[in-house]
Amino acid sequence: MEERTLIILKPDAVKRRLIGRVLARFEDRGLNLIALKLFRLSDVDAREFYSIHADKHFFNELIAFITSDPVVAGIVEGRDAVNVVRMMIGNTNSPKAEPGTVRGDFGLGTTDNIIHASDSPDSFEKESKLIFS
Ligand code: 3AN
Repeated sequence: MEERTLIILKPDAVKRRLIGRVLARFEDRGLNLIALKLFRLSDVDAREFYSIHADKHFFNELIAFITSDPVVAGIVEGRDAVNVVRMMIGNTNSPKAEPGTVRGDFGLGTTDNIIHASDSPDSFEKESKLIFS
């Protein structure tokens, strides 16, 4: 099924100059980038974006990290895009991510894990409204 999903290349990916290499993976897989922007996420938007994690112990660290430097957000479209992209990015905890996944090949930690991707079509709807409004 043709679907859309949202990706955010986090500050670690931008600082380490990995934007092109990570985006190329999705294009190589036959997915299409239909929107792309480089910007700095505000504190207010970051808190809204990650509101589901507001009561977690890592919330403040996560907000500080995601707002620390620019990010690149994109909308990726293609067959089964939500699941395909989630499989391609790998485990949240980079050291546990399989080689061949984005986090398995480039990620260092759990906070600094290179990329976010929507985990469901519902999440995509909410996230894309916030990021690409
Ligand atoms: P994913 O990004 O794989 O969907 P989520 O939604 O569980 O993972 O978590 C959102 C973000 O919160 C992660 N990308 C990561 O940066 C951070 N995070 C999740 N779990 C932890 C943790 N135990 N310690 C530190 N940061 C975490």
